[in-house]
Amino acid sequence: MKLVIANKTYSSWSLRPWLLLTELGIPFEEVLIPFGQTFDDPEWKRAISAFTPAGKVPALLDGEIQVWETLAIMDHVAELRPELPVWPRERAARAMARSIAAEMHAGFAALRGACPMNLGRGFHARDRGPSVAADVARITAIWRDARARFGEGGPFLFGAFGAADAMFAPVVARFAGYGIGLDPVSAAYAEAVQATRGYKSWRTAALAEPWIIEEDEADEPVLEDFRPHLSRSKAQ
Ligand SMILES: N[C@@H](CCC(=O)N[C@@H](CS)C(=O)NCC(=O)O)C(=O)O
Repeated sequence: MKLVIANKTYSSWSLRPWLLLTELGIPFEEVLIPFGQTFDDPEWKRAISAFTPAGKVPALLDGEIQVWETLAIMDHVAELRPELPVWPRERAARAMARSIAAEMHAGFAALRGACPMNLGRGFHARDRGPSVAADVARITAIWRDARARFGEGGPFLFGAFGAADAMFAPVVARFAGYGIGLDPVSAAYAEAVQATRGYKSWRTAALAEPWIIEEDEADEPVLEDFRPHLSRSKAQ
C-alpha cells in the first residue's frame, strides 16, 4: 500500500491515517508531495491528481484501488485488517468511536481556523474567543466521556490506539502548540498520544522539513520556533 501525504509540519489530514497505519504496525510506503507556496498551487494539484480524483491528501493506494477521504481510508484499512482494533470490537464503543470520528471530520471549524496545525512553532496561550472555547470544551468532553466509559484497557479513547485517536491527533498537536489548557483527564490523554512512537517520529520528520508555507502560519506572536534555522519572511 502507498499513502500519499503532504508536509508533516502542516498537513493535519495526512497525519491521521499515517498515524493509524504506523501505530497498528501496518506496512505502507509513504509518498510525500510537498505543498507549493500557495493553497491553489497548480503544480501540486497536478501531482496529487495522479493519485486521487479529489485532488487532496491523504490518499491511499491499495494496488489499483484508490481510496481518498480520511474516514474512507480508515474504513478500508479496517476491512483489510479485521483482526486489528481500527474500530473498537464492542458495539457501543464502536458506535461512539464512529460518531466522534465523524464529528471531528465535519466539525470544530473555529478551532481549526484559529489554530492551524503547525509542528514547527509554538504560540502563546491566549483567549481565542468563545467559538474556539466551545470547540475545546466539546472535544475535551468527548475525550473524558470515552475515557470514562471505554478507556479501561489502555491510555487511549477506547483503550487501544485506533481510528478515533488518529482523528483527534492533530487536535492534540494544536492544543500543545497553542498553549490550550486542559483538564487532567484530557491532559493525560493528550500526553499518551504525543508519547506514541508514531507521533514522535512524525514530529521529528516534520522538524527536519525544509519548507515554510506562509499561508499556513498563524499571524500571531511566536513563543517557540522549533526550526530556527529556516528563514521566514513573516515578521516575528
Ligand atoms: N475531507 C478531506 C480533507 C482533506 C484536506 O483538506 N486535505 C488538505 C491538506 S491537510 C489538502 O489536501 N489541501 C489542499 C487543497 O485543498 O488543495 C479528508 O478527510 O481527507
